[in-house]
Amino acid sequence: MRALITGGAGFIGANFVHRARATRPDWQITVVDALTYAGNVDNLAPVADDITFVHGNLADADLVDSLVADADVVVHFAAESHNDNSLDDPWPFVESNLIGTFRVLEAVRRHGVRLHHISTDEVYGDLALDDPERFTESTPVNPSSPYSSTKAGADLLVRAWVRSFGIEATLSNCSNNYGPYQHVEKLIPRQITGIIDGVKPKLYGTGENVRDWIHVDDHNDAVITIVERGRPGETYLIGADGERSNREIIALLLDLMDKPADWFEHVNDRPGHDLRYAIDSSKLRTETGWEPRYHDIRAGLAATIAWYREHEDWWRAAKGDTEARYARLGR
Ligand code: NAD
Ligand code: TDX
Repeated sequence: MRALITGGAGFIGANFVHRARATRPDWQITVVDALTYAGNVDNLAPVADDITFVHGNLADADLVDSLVADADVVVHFAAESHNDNSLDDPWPFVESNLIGTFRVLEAVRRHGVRLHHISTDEVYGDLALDDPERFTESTPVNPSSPYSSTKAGADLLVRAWVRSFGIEATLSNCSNNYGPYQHVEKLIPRQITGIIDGVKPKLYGTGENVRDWIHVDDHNDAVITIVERGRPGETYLIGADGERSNREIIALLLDLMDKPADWFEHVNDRPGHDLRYAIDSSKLRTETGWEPRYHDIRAGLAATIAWYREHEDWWRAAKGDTEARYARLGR
């Protein structure tokens, strides 16, 4: 199968390419990636000889058309992905997440190519801390930030192209991922690399906000499962029952990195900060048999800490600019 992976030089996309090479050696993989600040072609170095890499932007309709014409399936990861950046400058989010997805949709429509669209649980807004309900496929979209609203808009475009133009597409909305190759702007790598540098973890607001954590390999195995066995037109929520408050995550990191439990600081809260995300992934589990393999977040975080300790050359270059941006935002 010829698979075109958009955003394959980013965190989840690169892990997806590694996972697909390991588990689906018959797939012929082409990656298209604009190599924004979040993309790094070195993320694909271990598989560079086995894939085709195209440096290009989804805004380039002719390029997207020619790449899609040569594919059997498109797995669409490319997006601007960081909430804090979207609050600072929303335009790149509109351009990549909405217009980029539009370009992909028009190309798959023209060429009759199967699409799997990657999205996030953030499109559903947030839940109260004590709400017994979790997000399901029928939860109404209610996004909070420019990031999540452009992702929700992209999801709606995909659904409209399914219904009105009959494209063969599936969608998945996943919870917060962790693992190797995640940019140092995100919660877990920011704190791990900060602690390595002797800087206290920075907790937004009270730190009671809850995220539903999943290992990136579990997410990507679910995506491969949906590409192969998902029903056309359907949306699947992906989650691994990993709800933890940000305070709990920081406590785990401090413990694993031999720092005192109170060695962190509170910083300004994120405007519009979603309180809690929680995923009910029973549809995916029941229909396809997919199950997460990483059940122990402490062990998963320990492995992630080890990866960042061993790959300082990978993250060091981005650390200074990232912290300068946070300093400007007061976070
Ligand atoms: P990332 O920011 O690490 O990577 C995004 C990649 O897309 C980068 O390589 C970037 O260069 C590329 N890209 C951005 N705009 C592009 C464009 N216009 N044309 C071509 N390439 C472009 O993001 P990530 O965390 O790997 O997220 C990947 C996808 O998964 C996104 O769609 C995101 O919304 C979704 N998602 C992420 C999470 C998470 O926890 N990180 C959870 C659920 C869903
Ligand atoms: O320094 C920090 N301190 C802090 O308390 C940072 C960077 C974050 N936080 C908080 C904000 C969130 O409540 O930690 C939580 C996680 O923050 P992020 O890593 O920025 O992730 P989040 O905003 O939850 O979004 C992530 O998951 C869903 C991804 O970035 C999105 O792409 C994905 O859709």
